[in-house]
Amino acid sequence: MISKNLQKALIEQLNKEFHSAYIYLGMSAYSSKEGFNGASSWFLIQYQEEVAHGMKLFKYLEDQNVEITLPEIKSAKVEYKSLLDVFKKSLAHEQAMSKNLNNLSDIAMQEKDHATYNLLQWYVTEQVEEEATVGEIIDHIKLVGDNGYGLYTIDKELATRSFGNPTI
Ligand code: OFO
Repeated sequence: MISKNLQKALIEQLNKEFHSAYIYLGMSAYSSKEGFNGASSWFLIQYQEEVAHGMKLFKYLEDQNVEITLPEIKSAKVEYKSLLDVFKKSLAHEQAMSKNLNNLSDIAMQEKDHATYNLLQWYVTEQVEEEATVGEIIDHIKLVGDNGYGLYTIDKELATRSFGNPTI
């Protein structure tokens, strides 16, 4: 039985996962508008991954007989300054998500809720991969600077991402 305190925090996390999806949809729209079709596709896959994260938590809450509520999802930006800016914002977002998940893990550990702690470790591990992947993309964009051909090549590389396979 998950404590009321942890139930509330997990429902907040559920909302954050779907908000993440929404943020990535906005990033996809921005990239497409700027002609970065590879980045647009990359963010669209990230959107799908965030929906999958939300659904994994949704299923867990159902399995644990938690009474699910679905609070409003905040709006998401569709304007950024550049390809570098959009990926930097993505990294900052993932770092904030990692912090949330660490805090949630702390609560689960304090409450000796092993099942929830175990589930949360999946998310914690996933965050490490997400931060590393986005960090690497940022490094590549910084390397090419404003060089059009360089950005074109990175965009091509981003286009090769498929669901479950982060590329780069
Ligand atoms: Fe759900 O991993 Fe990113 O935010």
